[in-house]
Amino acid sequence: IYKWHYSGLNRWHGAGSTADFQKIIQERCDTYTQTIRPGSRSRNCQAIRQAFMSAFISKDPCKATKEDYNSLINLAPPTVPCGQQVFWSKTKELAHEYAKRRRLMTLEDTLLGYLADGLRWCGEPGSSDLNIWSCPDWRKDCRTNYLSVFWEVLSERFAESACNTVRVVLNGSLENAFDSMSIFGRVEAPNLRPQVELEAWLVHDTGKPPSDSCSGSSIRKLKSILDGRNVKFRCMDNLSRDQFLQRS
Ligand code: C8R
Repeated sequence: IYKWHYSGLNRWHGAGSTADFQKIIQERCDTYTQTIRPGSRSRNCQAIRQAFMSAFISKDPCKATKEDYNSLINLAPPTVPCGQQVFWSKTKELAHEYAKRRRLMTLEDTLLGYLADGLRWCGEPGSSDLNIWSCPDWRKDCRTNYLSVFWEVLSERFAESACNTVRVVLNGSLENAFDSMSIFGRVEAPNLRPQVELEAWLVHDTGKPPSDSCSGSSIRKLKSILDGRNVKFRCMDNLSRDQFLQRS
């Protein structure tokens, strides 16, 4: 029992791969390319599915590198038209609602973000299958797991492609609306290009007072990261969810 537990498919502390991963990727890709963005450059969904699988199948699930995802990302780079990007941190649902209403784009509005949203995946050396029993947990097992590295490298490419004015929706009901350990804080903000302008919106839960503001220490930290890169910064705070969706 001991040996099976620690050497077997169940040894990781995170939930396993999503059932029917390949089928979901293929179906989402078909929907995206045919229905959601039919105007976009025609893309080969079979090749994209295969590149996704080759990135991690048969590999040690704790040894993911950015390079593992190169061929996949090159088939569908997460770029969006100038000035339309929306970043977020701890505000996923709200940022998506905002982007939808304003015809702006989050990473989930690009093909690879759309394909992977909410899914989990990892493989196992010596096997051509996904491990559906368990996958490495970021804290308890390893940070260089395929899921974390995927969002990091995709977010990095998304941020690098930003131009003109872009926005980030931050959670003003948290004590630190800006979290320097989040993907937005670690990967996206530090990869914005000089001359880009970032507009931060601090949005708190309707009916409660905000817990952080543009003059708080977490936003000053964000400002200093951006100053170092010559990224312009504007910040709007004290907006409830309803005010933000209606007025911004
Ligand atoms: N981004 C990052 N992570 C994403 C994601 C995405 O678009 N989409 C999903 N589903 N995830 P958080 P953050 C998953 O603390 O760390 C981009 C990942 O498992 O609320 O600052 C996006 O462009 C990830 O660990 O936000 C956005 O701007 C959590 O959800 C930031 O990065 C996100 O946890 C958001 O990342």
